[in-house]
Amino acid sequence: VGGDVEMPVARREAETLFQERPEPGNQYLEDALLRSYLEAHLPPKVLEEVSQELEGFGNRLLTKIRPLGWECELNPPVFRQYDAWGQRVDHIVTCSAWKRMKEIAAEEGLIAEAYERRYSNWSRVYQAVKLYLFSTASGGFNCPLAMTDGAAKVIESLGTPASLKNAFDHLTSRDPRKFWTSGQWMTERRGGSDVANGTETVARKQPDGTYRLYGFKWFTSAADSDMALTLARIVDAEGHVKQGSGGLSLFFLRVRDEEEKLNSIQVQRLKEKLGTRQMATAELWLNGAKAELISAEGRGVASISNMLNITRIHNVIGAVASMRRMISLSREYALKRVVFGKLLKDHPLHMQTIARMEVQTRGAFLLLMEMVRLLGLAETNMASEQDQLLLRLLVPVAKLYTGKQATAVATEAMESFGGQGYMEDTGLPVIVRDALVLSIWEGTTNVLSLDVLRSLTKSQGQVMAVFFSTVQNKLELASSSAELQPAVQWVRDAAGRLTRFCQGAAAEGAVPMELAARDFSYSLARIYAGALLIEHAARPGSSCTDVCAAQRWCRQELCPVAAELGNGSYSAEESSMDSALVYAG
Ligand code: UCC
Ligand code: FAD
Repeated sequence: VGGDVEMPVARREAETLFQERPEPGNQYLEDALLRSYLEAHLPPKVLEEVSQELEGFGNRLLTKIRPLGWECELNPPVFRQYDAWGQRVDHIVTCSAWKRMKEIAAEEGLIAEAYERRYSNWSRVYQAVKLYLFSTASGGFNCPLAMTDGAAKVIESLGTPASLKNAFDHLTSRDPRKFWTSGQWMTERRGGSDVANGTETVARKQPDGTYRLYGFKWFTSAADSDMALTLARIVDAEGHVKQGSGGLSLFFLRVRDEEEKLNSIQVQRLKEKLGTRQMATAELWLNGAKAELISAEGRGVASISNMLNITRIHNVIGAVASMRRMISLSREYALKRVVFGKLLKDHPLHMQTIARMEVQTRGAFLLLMEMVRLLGLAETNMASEQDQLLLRLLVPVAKLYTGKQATAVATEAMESFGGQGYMEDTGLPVIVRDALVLSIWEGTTNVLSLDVLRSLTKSQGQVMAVFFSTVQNKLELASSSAELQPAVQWVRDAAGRLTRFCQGAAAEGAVPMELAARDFSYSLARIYAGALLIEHAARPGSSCTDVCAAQRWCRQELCPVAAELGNGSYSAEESSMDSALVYAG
């Protein structure tokens, strides 16, 4: 512009108040807990290979994938019902960045890795780590990937029948031209939790052995997917259907045919959602959609539970990833933002706030890793019966607990940016909005608490014995560490209170378990995560922050169910007062 321009004094002074953008670097390299977990658990050769790949993936995320994710947020899907000539087309139009995410997911083997098993039982851990790094950069593409993984798991669990081999190959392909994603259509207008009573869709058998589905699916996420698994009631020769859970069967269907025409499906509309706006969630009419029965008749819920357990693990991945991302941004910001004459990082109260989030995130992360470690063992026939029981228990526990943690951490972290945190174009509100769904879809907190009870009943109580002995074994690893002893003692005490609670509950009618289910599940989550943090802190070469995280986690109320029982919270009078309080006036 030539020459010095005299800037008005007011503006020049105001410029020193500019707030700088937080810019975290390579997510893999900056995640100390992730790296120390992998170092502690992976065999050296596997560690060497995957850490190189993860570093490269971290760079790709930073430079290429995250900008695409932001494009997905800015260009949400739109629904075009008719073409210019009045023909009904029901086209869900997605942006180019969304399509590119699908290709990237294939190239990176985000689903394939788990089924190729090139690292044997560690493949699931490796896949989960990649998904965890990908999650907040994916522009919502983690959602279809969750369901894709769940569908592949169902097909594999069925022994990959010949008729589904082609679908399985597409779902687990590394070839972007071949890769498919799947939907999971369970929810109908009458209910998403109570699927057994909510499902009205019927299946009519055709002469060629296939079925035609008729019904209305009220929530179908990633509706641009290639295929779906869904539930319906088979109409018998007399034209009747069986009600309840025992009337539900599982079906596979393609969403479109080879010419991209919908499979006798009409899109009613796209949902107007608070978050996850990058991804299309549609209401769908099935008007005779061609489908294949893939479960035994009446075993639909049990068969789709293989999908549910995988998508719930993905939910945990999403929850931990949101927490980690928010903390990364928050701690970066604290290095740059000056208030009251010093950087935020030099305000002890601010550091205490972020450190509390960090402790929550560490507990959640180790819960996630423990689940995927057990899943990897189960999928390579290396899991003991105890491992399998524990996995069945931990999936709903971790899903319900981390879903709540993610919301709490995300909103707290948003506040750590002050007013900037509330500004749409910082991207922070996106993470907050997207975190809010984590405790709703894939089973709400209460429904999953009841699933925890289901897993107890199914194992005839054995799973609790496994839970307590596993916790005990982990605590013993810390027996030589004096600094961990207070934490060990807190977990022991809490486990003792939980044991007494279980014994009391076992005395017939002593505790209404339905009322205690949520507190009980929280107790399992807190005690188990405490044991995991202690185990991690007790390993050779652990850091002082590992020890501190274990101590701080274990200082909270670890067994809320015993505390609430002591307060009489589950008595009949208290329960009737719950309704009175809610409906007062
Ligand atoms: O929300 C959805 C997609 C969102 C988009 C994807 C996001 C992924 C995350 C992204 C990353 C950020 S899809 C919709 C999700 N819907 C749900 O989660 C449903 C919630 N409701 C439940 O979970 C209920 O508890 C039901 C539907 C499972 C209850 O059904 P029933 O039929 O009333 O229950 P029963 O009779 O107790 O169970 C029937 C059988 C039993 O086996 P058998 O007959 O052998 O005794 C159960 O043990 O199913 C078995 N079962 C299970 N088995 C039920 N649940 C499970 C389970 N979780 N694991 C193993
Ligand atoms: P309700 O069951 O009506 O729950 C209402 C309240 O009642 C909740 O607080 C719940 O915890 C509580 N409650 C329910 N039962 C009990 C009980 N027995 N005891 C105590 N409390 C109880 N579904 C699909 O199938 N496919 C999809 O792709 C899909 N995508 C979704 C995307 C988004 C963005 C959202 C928000 C939902 C999606 N869903 C999808 C639906 C979702 O899975 C359901 O909404 C969810 O499982 C809850 O079911 P519901 O809506 O019927 O709630």
